[in-house]
Amino acid sequence: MTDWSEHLYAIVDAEISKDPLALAERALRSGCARLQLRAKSLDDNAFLALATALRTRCARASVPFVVNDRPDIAALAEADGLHLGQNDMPIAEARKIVGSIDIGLSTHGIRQAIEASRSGADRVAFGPIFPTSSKRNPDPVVGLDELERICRTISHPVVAIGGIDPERAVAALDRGASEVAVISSLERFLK
Ligand code: TZP
Ligand code: MG
Repeated sequence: MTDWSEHLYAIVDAEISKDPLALAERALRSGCARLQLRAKSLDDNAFLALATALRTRCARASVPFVVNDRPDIAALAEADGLHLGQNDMPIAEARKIVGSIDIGLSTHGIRQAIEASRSGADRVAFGPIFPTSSKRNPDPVVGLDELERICRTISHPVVAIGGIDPERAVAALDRGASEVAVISSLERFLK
């Protein structure tokens, strides 16, 4: 059985968290492996300011900092990573803005995951593994068997996402995920 403590990909969602900075600081103190800022409804000024503040804290803790959706903000905040979805900018275009930083791509099925592994992505997020309430119009639940199939098929690190709690995190890591990405249950993972 795998211990999740070194595999936690903390996603701080500015829409869900009342105090994203404090939550991020707790995640860093708890030893998360990676931290992402997701901010679907912040204006650009606020998104950039928060990204810059989180980037400083992540750098101090030697934890990679990832910006969701926005290559421009990732570049300006000097993030270590960018996370893109299927409807975001293509990776080749995003690379023109962010250069060689780590790019993750969200995928929701085996075909997308294989395509992602050939698209220049550095890591592949796969989900929702379980039902999630954090995403508007989520894709259909894919489940642990499909996660395992993808982990066996592609050589990229696969991040399991969607409805992950501490018990499910162990199961996802046992099936081959490199990390578990968590939004709504994040507090349950923290010290
Ligand atoms: N992509 C697939 S599921 C999901 C995203 C961004 C939301 C994950 O949030 P939670 O609250 O951990 O289910
Ligand atoms: Mg996106």
